[in-house]
Amino acid sequence: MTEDLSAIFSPERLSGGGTGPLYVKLRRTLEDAVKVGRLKHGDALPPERDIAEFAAVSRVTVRKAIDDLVAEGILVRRHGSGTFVAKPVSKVEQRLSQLTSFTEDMARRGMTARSEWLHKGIHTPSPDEMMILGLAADTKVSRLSRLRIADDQPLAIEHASVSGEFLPDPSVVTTSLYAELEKQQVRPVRAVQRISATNMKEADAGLLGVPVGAAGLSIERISYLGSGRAVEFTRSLYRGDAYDFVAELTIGAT
Ligand code: 16G
Repeated sequence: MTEDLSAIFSPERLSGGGTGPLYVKLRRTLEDAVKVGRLKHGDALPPERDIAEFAAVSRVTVRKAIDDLVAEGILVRRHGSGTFVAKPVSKVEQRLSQLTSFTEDMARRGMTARSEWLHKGIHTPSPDEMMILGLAADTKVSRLSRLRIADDQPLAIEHASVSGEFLPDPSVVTTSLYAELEKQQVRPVRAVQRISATNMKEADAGLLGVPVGAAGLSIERISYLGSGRAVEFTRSLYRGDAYDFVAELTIGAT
């Protein structure tokens, strides 16, 4: 942080925050501090009670101003660690005509992909998995759930199910699922993807660092081998503010 915090929130600055209720003035003061770089991306805000003291306002006023800025995505609350200035997102474009992996997509953009594992295990298939992956009830399915991160920015939550026949031991997947499937010579060559709009629920919003209710893209991908066997069924939730899916359209023979 480049400036004494108490100065950022001083009552003098606040009175320069235009007209309107106190919480609006405080919100504008905070917004301006981020805009001009007095508060930098990633900076932690002092506790609400300290801000209230610096600005000589009530904690209710501070909370209201911060709530608004969290809802706008300017600040982000992390459970247990406080409130931070959010990082601006850089939009990622994914071409819908190519069957690529997250790791490859990010590498092509010069970004480093990494994952935080939420779950990795072998299970009895659910009715959906049985139907989509063409599995019998007495077979197994590998499930891999990850928070996908590019250059330290969380972009998506993915829950992948892969037939146990193609991936009997999910613990072998450390970075890229597709790279592992390629090693086993069962990398998919075709996929069907369904994209729909959604609003983020609390748990997902927390993982992706966006406000509850923010726009998201819910994606289901079923991918296949050349033989027509389904390999992967993945349900993902992408940040709507960080991802553009681009489809190329050509005129078809009628
Ligand atoms: C992409 C795919 C996902 C696939 C993953 C493999 C979408 C919507 N989803 O994220 O289905 O499992 O790539 O990535 O594009 P990996 O090889 O880096 O693990």
